[in-house]
Amino acid sequence: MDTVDETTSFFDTAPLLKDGSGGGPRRVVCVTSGGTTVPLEQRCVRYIDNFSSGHRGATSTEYTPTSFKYFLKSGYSVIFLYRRGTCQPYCRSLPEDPLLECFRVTDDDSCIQVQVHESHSEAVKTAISKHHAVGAISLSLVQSCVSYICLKVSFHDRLFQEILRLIATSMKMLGPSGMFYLAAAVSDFYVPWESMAVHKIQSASGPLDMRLAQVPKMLSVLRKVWAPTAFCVSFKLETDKEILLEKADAALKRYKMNAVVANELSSRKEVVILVTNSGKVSVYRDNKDSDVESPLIKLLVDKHSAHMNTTKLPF
Ligand code: 9Z3
Repeated sequence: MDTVDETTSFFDTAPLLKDGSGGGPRRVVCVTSGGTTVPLEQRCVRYIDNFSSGHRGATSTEYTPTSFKYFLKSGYSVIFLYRRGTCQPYCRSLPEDPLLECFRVTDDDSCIQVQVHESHSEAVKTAISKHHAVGAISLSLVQSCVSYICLKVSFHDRLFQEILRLIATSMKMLGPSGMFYLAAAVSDFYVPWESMAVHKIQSASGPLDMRLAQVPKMLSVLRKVWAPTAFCVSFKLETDKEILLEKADAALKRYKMNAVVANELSSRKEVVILVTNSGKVSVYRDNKDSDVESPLIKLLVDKHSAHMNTTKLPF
């Protein structure tokens, strides 16, 4: 059976109890994925959303039998914090249209059967077997350390920050072997609770005039208080390429990130620029059948190794 075979090969090949280089302390990465929302009303009907399909976060997490090396395959335990409704690991190959499109119903001898539609059968089989294989790894490793935890939340900006705080403070004991890979698109603006309308905003009162406050940057708190020695990777998304690198540089310095991944909305799947204190590197996908996350994670894993070698534990 596919699932059993996949699981066995995971155990045989994955360096699950070691770090990516085959030894040393366990590495744990918290991957955030999806966009946060900010409510406009206390009894929320409307909200501001942030663009993110969750593709990057989901892809970066996967364990694949191919040569692509994402976090699980690089020996990391992954905490995947993602917004409900956005991509999950292994599901990105499924059609974007409703899942039910993958199936069809046949009615032979009054017995209704649900079958996977031929055009999607490979994608569905792969997604299911990979999903179960990761579940099996998590269960069998419970006593040593869980390999994959998936946290699905409604991404209200405040809730997201609170969950991230809980994860970060729990990971503090890992020191430099913890990593944050903050691919979720977070809001820059919000409506403070005190000035927020309680009920649904009425259109009868004419055009909406609303003042949004700036969200306090959680990156500084993450770096200074929650996880001072972890390896922190933030993302910078812009649509104007003239300002992208300038903003990424500023984020690197202001929030003392170990790396900032700069990407433009329109080309984010083909190229990203990795900005670190040692310079800028453009990372491209190899071809149109591969993705940019694989070479990106390879680079980040190397940089994380260097960080672990040079950073002292906080205790
Ligand atoms: C990104 O830049 C991600 O790469 C994308 C991934 C959201 C573009 P998709 O989910 O796209 O695959 O569709 N994330 C933006 C991260 C962000 O909002 N960063 C904050 C900021 O710039 C700091 S953590 O202020």
